[in-house]
Order: sequence, then C-alpha cells, then structure tokens
Amino acid sequence: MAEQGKKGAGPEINAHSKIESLEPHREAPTDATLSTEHGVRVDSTDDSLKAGPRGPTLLEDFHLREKLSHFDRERIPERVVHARGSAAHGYFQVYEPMAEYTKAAFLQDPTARTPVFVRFSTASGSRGSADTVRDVRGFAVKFYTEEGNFDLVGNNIPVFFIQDGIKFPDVIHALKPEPDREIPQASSAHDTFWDFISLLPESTHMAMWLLSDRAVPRSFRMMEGFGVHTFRFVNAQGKSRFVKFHWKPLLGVHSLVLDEARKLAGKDPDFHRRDLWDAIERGHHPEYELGVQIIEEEDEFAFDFDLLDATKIVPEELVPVRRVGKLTLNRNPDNFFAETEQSAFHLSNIVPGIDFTDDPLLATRLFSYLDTQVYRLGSPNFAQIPINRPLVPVRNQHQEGFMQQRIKVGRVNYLPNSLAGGCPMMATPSMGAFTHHPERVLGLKARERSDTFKDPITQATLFWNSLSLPEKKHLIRAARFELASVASQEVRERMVARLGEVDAELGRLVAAGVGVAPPPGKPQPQAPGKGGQGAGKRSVAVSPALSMENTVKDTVESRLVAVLALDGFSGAELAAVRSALEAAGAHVQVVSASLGPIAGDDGSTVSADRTLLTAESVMFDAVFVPGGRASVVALSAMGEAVHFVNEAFKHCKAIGATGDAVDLLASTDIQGVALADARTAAPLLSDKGVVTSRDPAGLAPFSHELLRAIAQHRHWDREDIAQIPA
Ligand code: HDE
Repeated sequence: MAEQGKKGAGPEINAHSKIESLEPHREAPTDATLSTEHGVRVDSTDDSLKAGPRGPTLLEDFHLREKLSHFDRERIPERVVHARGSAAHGYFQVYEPMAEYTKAAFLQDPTARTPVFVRFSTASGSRGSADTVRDVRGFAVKFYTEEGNFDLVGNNIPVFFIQDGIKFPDVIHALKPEPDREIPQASSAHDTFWDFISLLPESTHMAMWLLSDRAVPRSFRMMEGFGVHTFRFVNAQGKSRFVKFHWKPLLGVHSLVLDEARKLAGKDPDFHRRDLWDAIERGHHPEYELGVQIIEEEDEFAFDFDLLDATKIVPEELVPVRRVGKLTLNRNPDNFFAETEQSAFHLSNIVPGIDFTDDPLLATRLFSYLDTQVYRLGSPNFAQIPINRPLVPVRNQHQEGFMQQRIKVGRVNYLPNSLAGGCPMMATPSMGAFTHHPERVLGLKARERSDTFKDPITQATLFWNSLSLPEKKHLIRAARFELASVASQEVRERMVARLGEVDAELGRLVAAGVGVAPPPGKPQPQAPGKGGQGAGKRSVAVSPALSMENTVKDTVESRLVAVLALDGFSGAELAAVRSALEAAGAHVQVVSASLGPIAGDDGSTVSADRTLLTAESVMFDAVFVPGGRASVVALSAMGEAVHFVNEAFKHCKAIGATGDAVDLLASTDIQGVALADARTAAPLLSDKGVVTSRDPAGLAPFSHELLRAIAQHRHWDREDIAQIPA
C-alpha cells in the first residue's frame, strides 16, 4: 500500500487554467463596458432617467428597472441544513490502481487528477451564522470524474443522530432555533434539542461526538471526514465488498477550546471561512488522504453492531483504514454565490464501481438531496448550473423546465425512436454504464427497526473509553455547558441519566454541574454488544484512533503565530525567530499598537500586520514576544498585550519570549501559577508550552523548542491552572 502522508505527489499543474478552458462561463470583468443583460451599452449607472434634474423619474428607464428587479431577486433559499459553508476547488489523485476492489475509473490511474469541488459547512446555523459553534461539520466532495460526477457527502463525525431518515425533520427541528422565539441561532445548547436527544437513545453515540472537541474544529483543514454510511465497492468482475470512506487531514485533527470557540463566534464569526481562504491564498493547500475500510461481504455479520446502522463506526483497530489517494484543495472559488452557494450535492450522483447498501438513513438521503436541490435552486435544470455540470457529455430526453440552458436540436425527444436512429443509445457495462449491484432482497413490508440496530450505548462507551483525560474533561465541560443552558429540570435529568448509562462517572460529573442528582449509572459489568448481538462477534473495548491525542503533531505548517512588538523591539531576536518559524511553514503576523512600520533596537524596521485592536489571541495558534526593553516595557503597560498573553496561556497555546520579553511574563498571570522560575538566568526554559530564553546566542535552540511547542497544538496540562482569569 502506498506510503502514507505523501505531500505534493506528481507534477504541479495550473489547475485554474485547465478549469478555465473547460469552463467558458467563468468570466472576469476586464476590458469590458457596462451593459444591460441584453448587451446594450449603458452610459450612466449613477442617475436614473428623469424629466428634469429634480425628477420625476421615468418608467422608461429600462436600465434602472432591470438593475432593481434583478437585485430584488438576488436571494435564493438557503440550505435547510448546512446553510453556512465555505468551499474550494482542487483535485484528487489515487496512489495506486484499486481495480481489485472497484472499477471506478477515478480510482485507477495514479497519474490522473480528478477535479473536485469541496464544501465544508456547519449543520445547524443559518447562512450568516458563526463558524466556530459546537456542531457537526459537513465535508461534501464533488468529484468531476470521466464517468460523471460522484458526490461523497460526508461529515466530520463518523456517525449520525438517527438510524432512519424518517426522523431527520424531527432532529433538525429540535436542533434549529425554537420556532416561537427563533432562539438560539446555531447552537445545540437549548431545551428542544436536548429534550429530543434525551428521548432518543439511538442518538447517544452521536451526542457524545457532538459534546467532544471534534465539534469545535480548529480548522476545516484539520478535521477528518467520514462517508458515515457503509457503501459498496464493486469491481469489474461484479464482486462487491462493503466500504467505509474516510478523509484523513495531513495536518492532523485539532480543535479549539470551548471558551476560545465562543469568543471567536463573536470576534471573528468567519474564522473557518477565512482560515480556508487564507491558507489556499498563501499556498498552504489543504490535503486529505482518502481512506477506505474494506469489508468482505461474508463478514457482514461478523461485528457486534450492524454495518447498516449509521450510528455505529467500524473501529479502525478491527478494520484498518487504507489510505488510497489524496485530495488537494488549491484554488478558492471566484464567486461565492455561483459556486459555493449554488453547488448542489446529491448522494445519488454515483459512478460505476461504487454502490449503495440498505442503510435506511442512506435510502432517505437518496430521496432528499435531489428534492431539496429542485426546491432550493428552483428548477430540475439545476444540474446545468456551471458548478454542478459534469465534465463529460450529458445526453438524455429531459425537456424544458425553468432556465433550460440547452438548445436541443431536432424533433425526437423520446425513446425508443427510429427517426433519430434510436439515439441516444443505451450503454453497456463495458461502455461504462452504471449497473446496480444485483443484491438479493426479501422481506415483509413493515414499519420496523431491526433488532441488530438496538444497542445505542456500547459504542458511545467505546468512544468515551478511547478519549484521553483532557478530552474527557472537555467533554464533561461541554455537557455541563449544554445542559446548564437547558431550563427544563426533567430534560436535564433524563440526559444525565443517559450519560450515566454511557459511563457512571461521566454521568456523575455532569450531574454535579447541572443541578441534578447523580444518575444510577450503567449496569456493570457491560459485555460488548449487549442486545444479544455481541456474543462471539468482533469488537474492541478501546479504539486509540478515536482520540485526537494520537493525531499528527509534528508540523507547524500554516499555523498562525502572532508576534507582539512595539518600537524598540529586538531586531535580532524578531528576525531570527521569524525566519525559523517561516522556514518551518508557519505564518507570522506582527501585532503592534498601530499599523505601519515599527523600529527595532538595531535600526531595522518591520511592518505591523495587525493592531492590538483588530488582532486577539483567539485568532492565532501561538504568540511570540521578542525582547527589546522599550517594546517590552510599553507592552507590559498595555492591558491588551497582557491580556493577549494571558488568554493564549488560558487556551493552552505555545508562548515564546526572548531576552527582555521574559520579563513581560511577569506582568501576566502566568508568572506565579506556572513558570515560577521563568525569570532565572537559565538560557532556555520550556515548561507547559511556554518557551523562554535570555541567551542572545541561543535563538536557534529557542526557535527549535518553540516550533516543537507549536506543533503540539495545545498544552492541556495547563488547564487545571484555575488562576488565569482570561
Ligand atoms: Fe444531509 N442534507 N441529510 N446529512 N447533508 C442536506 O441537502 C438529509 C445526513 C450533509 O455542502 C440537504 O443540499 C437527510 C448525514 C452535508 O451543500 C438535505 C438526512 C450526513 C450537507 C439533507 C441527512 C449529511 C447536507 C440540505 C437523513 C453525513 C451539505 C441542503 C437521512 C453523512 C452539503 C442540501 C453541501 C445537506 C438531507 C443526514 C451530510 C435537506 C434527509 C448522515 C455535508 O437534502
């Protein structure tokens, strides 16, 4: 199997120019004259046509009327869920042919690049809501393959709230703002959501993920993606196997902390959108490996859960994730509305070699996405919108409809026909026709749930047991936050009781924060796969792959580092550390009292990128303060600067200080609670992610240590230090 974590495989292509030649509709307003929609040139768009300079305005003004009436219709309905999103173009490249498992053409040729469009989203908020709220994130990928479009419409959480799509409107109604008061926006922390969840045991596993750090990602670039359902791979011989799809970010999986996420929601509601856009503009192209878990059909019943149950994962320790290719996002959209907003993902967009299973959640999605696109985009011709168009020819007998873009020639629009020579012809499998996997089905019609779907707790407990101690603490805090926002005592009690079933201590600890009695907890000992399906089946008690603690922590690429500096900063220290950070791929921004040049103590100048008014520590991954007495003395007297460092400390971020700046830490709350000896003359100190050096000759080891601290992402061992007020 291919080497994991491959970076930049293959020759660079100019994706933009390639796409442009494929997309003549992509227009840039260069060298053009303003015109009406009908091509008539316009001489003024500042004054309406009037009878005399003081009016009245004349109805005859076709330019005015066209301009306003188009404006009046600019909005279309936002997505009913996943309304808030951001997207990027890129390409997918397989590492080696997958012919043994699937005949899908885009999974065969390692030299071929399949164009993709990827939209990330939150699920609950409206289009203008904040990015960093606690929520599942959408991870929707449209592959423009040579066999037609394949849409892998996944999330960053591998399971879902419900097992049967008939409950989808209910869970979304409960999650969305309450219908009488339209409160709260983009937040699960309210009565109706937890009322519903507490009454629906099957949601327990997903609720655990939602309460975990996975629901507050640091970046779209640092989260996993999951296809959630079990799909099929089918090879050219017609052999089918089950497959679970994963996306593994090469930067690792990292989160924000709750306080930070909440502050960001106000201070930079576009935090994730900006992060994605800026990273791509800076050339830090987000990369994710496509992982597959392949399961033989004979093993359909080998596990202590049902493969068709979307509230279950297949633990990676039971079926390893094979990394089979890489997705690279290298181009921002040119137009948010035309591309991101009008993109229409649809699970039924599938290509030969991939097929569906009988997962009842999947079945309902196959209906819903097409239905919603027709409503939202206003016409069955939505597939003709440029961003949705496949790159391969489309031939069918569909006719007319709003905004039909095709001019079909001839009088034959039916099949069979002889007048058009029987065209368009049917394709055979060897010509690339999609043929449905001939699955045998037999059953009595009934509104029923399989008994194999009736174990809501075991995997929720598996998730809990697999978390590191800091992750467990975060989850407890999140549960306390969510449930303390619920007014109904009854709902809180019911939900805490459920958490107690997942783990007695979890229930007890959450109860202590939300004013309810500790729940009895789950019956002990608990055999895996209770519900009668576990005996002799494959299961694990702990899955290390579920913990973010075990993620990639060896890179600072694209991390944002704030440098706090005022006039008089140490030119030598800033220059040396900055160049070490940038050489390692971090992005440095100098934050000062005002924009413009600031003077170093050695005659050098740097330009401030941000001010202490516009930049806050929550917007950065780390902070470095260079020495220089005048700069440090002035920073120590500035509340914003001291707060910046305190807050970065509170959020467990790497902090570096050199020379005189070590004294700045004495002005913060850090001194005394950690780093009691930070002001010693020791040349280099590194404690809980705070790296200090007084040694002017030791900037290289200092930078090395700071980079290591940033790559750790967060230093959770600081969290118990309660004295930091920020
Ligand atoms: Fe969706 N979902 N969903 N969903 N979903 C939509 O389609 C739906 C589910 C997901 O960036 C809608 O175009 C039903 C699971 C993403 O444009 C709608 C059910 C997963 C996106 C819809 C589910 C998802 C959507 C709303 C239960 C993870 C955004 C607008 C059976 C695997 C795609 C739209 C984008 C969007 C229906 C459950 C992910 C209404 C009925 C499970 C990432 O069609």
